[in-house]
Amino acid sequence: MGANLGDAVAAVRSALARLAVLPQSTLVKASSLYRTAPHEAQGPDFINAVAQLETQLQAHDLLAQLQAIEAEAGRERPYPNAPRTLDLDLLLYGADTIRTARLAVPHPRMNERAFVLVPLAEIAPALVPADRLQAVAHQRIEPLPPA
Ligand code: PH2
Ligand code: MG
Ligand code: MG
Repeated sequence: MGANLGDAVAAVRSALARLAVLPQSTLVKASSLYRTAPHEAQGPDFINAVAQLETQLQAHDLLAQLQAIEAEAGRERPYPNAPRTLDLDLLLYGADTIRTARLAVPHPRMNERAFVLVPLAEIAPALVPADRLQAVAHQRIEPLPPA
């Protein structure tokens, strides 16, 4: 998840609270919050985090739930990678590969992004090989102190 408009820390914390009460789902783990440099995007620093859910929802139904949470947070989509109050992306869905018009899993750009790989490595180190982390080590990212 990511946010870089308004109170981004509050937006990410409240998104985590919303993920914790999704239907047919359990929030298993959440990473620390991180302050990150905008990557191929404009505007202020982002706050990013990664969460792991156990869910009975199909991937597209989960996506619809994530988009509803984005909409509640006041998300607008004026142009690609515009600054946003909240972005909730589905990075992985078990070991599935999904390529539809609405959803691409694994997320096609996740391996180029420290703001994804560093929090993902915090909660699921087996999913992030060391050489991938090394390849994004120049991208600025710093953990926020716990709330
Ligand atoms: N999201 C993007 C593009 N660039 N950069 C950072 N640091 N964090 C993001 O969440 C982010 C980004 C597209 O969704
Ligand atoms: Mg998105
Ligand atoms: Mg995104």
